[in-house]
Amino acid sequence: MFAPFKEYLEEELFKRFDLRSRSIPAGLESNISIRGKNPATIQSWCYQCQQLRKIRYSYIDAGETAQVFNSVIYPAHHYDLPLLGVDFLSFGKKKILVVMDFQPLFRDRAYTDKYIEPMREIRDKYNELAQNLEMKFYDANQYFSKYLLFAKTDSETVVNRLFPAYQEYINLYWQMLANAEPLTRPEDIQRVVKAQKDYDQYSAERDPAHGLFSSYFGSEWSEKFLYEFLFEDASPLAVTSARK
Ligand code: BLA
Repeated sequence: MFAPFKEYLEEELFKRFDLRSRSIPAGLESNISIRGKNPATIQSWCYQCQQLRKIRYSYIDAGETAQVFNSVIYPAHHYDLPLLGVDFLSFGKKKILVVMDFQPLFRDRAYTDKYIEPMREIRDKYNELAQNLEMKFYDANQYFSKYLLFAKTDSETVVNRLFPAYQEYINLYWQMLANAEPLTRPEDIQRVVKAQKDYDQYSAERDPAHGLFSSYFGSEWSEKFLYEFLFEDASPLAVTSARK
């Protein structure tokens, strides 16, 4: 269902950047579920380059039951650019949830004008993909912008609308990165380091995928996957108290 999205991202990345593989902890690169009736597989990829310190994406393929494409791109710490976040989910072909955003590290006016306002034109073109749905797991005011794509939709819209919207957002993101001024003051860089780490902590604690991962791959693997790969800068010690 989302394979063309993964392929597009890969082609773009390899075309535009001098990528190096970034290691994924042993055992977390892929997994196969032996639990349910249909086999479920998860596979992940991770790269880095001079401008982007962590580029990760994962694909869950459980046939008709579930297809998920999830990705986060973290710019190098000397850029205060938002993170590029993608979460496309399809369950039993009927329930399709798509989320894509430039996930802001800061919320002040100057930041928003610089990095979020440029999304507006694209977002306005794809109104049907921006449904103002209520968030149950996350807080829409933390690490989400007001121009995120967030929709419950169907497979036709995924092909005809989401795919072009996805390409446009990604292209805007590359443009922003190309025009970004590297930070030089250590305190500015440290502020980005902290904001990206806080994003990982927040995301690891809220991630709605924990249940999904656990049901396929067990809770031990899930916890490792969340804290050692997806959001590796989060500290798992905080979790036991945060999660229930
Ligand atoms: C929702 N994301 C979800 C849900 C799941 C995942 C299972 C709940 C769907 C439901 O309502 O039943 C799945 N999340 C994953 C998977 C991974 C993951 C498989 O991290 C990792 C492989 N989520 C992100 C990113 C964004 C994001 C980068 O990981 C930003 C674009 C957004 N996911 C997001 C949002 C929701 C969601 C906003 C709705 C949650 C809510 O209602 O609060």
